[in-house]
Amino acid sequence: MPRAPFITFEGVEGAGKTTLAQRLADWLHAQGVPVLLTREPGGSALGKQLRPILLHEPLDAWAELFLFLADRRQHTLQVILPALERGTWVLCDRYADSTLVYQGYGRGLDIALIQRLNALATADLTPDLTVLIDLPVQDALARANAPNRFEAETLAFHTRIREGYLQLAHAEPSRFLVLDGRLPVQTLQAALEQELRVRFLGD
Ligand code: Z5A
Repeated sequence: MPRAPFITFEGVEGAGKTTLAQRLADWLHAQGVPVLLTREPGGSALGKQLRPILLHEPLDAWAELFLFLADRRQHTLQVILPALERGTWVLCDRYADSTLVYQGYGRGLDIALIQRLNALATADLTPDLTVLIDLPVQDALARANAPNRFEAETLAFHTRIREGYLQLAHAEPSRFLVLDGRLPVQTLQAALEQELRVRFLGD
């Protein structure tokens, strides 16, 4: 059996990733498609312990990078790959692109090195589709409802994140679907459902 689709959701904090991923999971489920909704950090047993540290403890930038990578490696091997191999679609709220933009564009760590470390952490798994919800940083941060230490970063930091995402999308247009996060969530969901029908469901 070919492995099931792997779809990731990316964007600045408060962009609407969790909302859209949950709606899509519900829609796929209603279509009879087996689906797993998961997230980073925190999608594995190890990740559940790492998540509060990553979101709330002061960390050196390299220590932060290594913890996100440890979370990803464990999550990929224990949760994501087994699900994909048994034919379950996986929707993941943040994945390797988050590390490229937050630790690379945001913290200024070496991007080529992060790409190599991401390849190790993901066992070379690449999303079949990455949904980037793009909107002005101030609009997104005004919506964010779960405070963490990233939210306290400067506007310049969050602007680098947004620009980093747009550069990644520009470099890989066939993997990324960029949605305008200012639109109503129903409109975003309809656009995404249409994309999935064309790409994966053969409608
Ligand atoms: N991080 C990292 O640095 N490196 C890494 O490798 C990884 C992560 C994997 C995880 O935070 C932090 O870790 C993240 C990056 C860093 N921090 N930041 N910034 P998280 O998982 O706790 O939170 P988040 O992913 O950043 O965002 P969030 O607060 O969960 O937001 P969201 O999922 O994008 O948005 P939402 O919860 O779906 O929606 C927010 C509100 O907006 C909510 O009230 C919705 O009802 C509303 N909403 C949603 N969509 C719309 C639309 N279309 N219109 C109007 N209102 C909407």
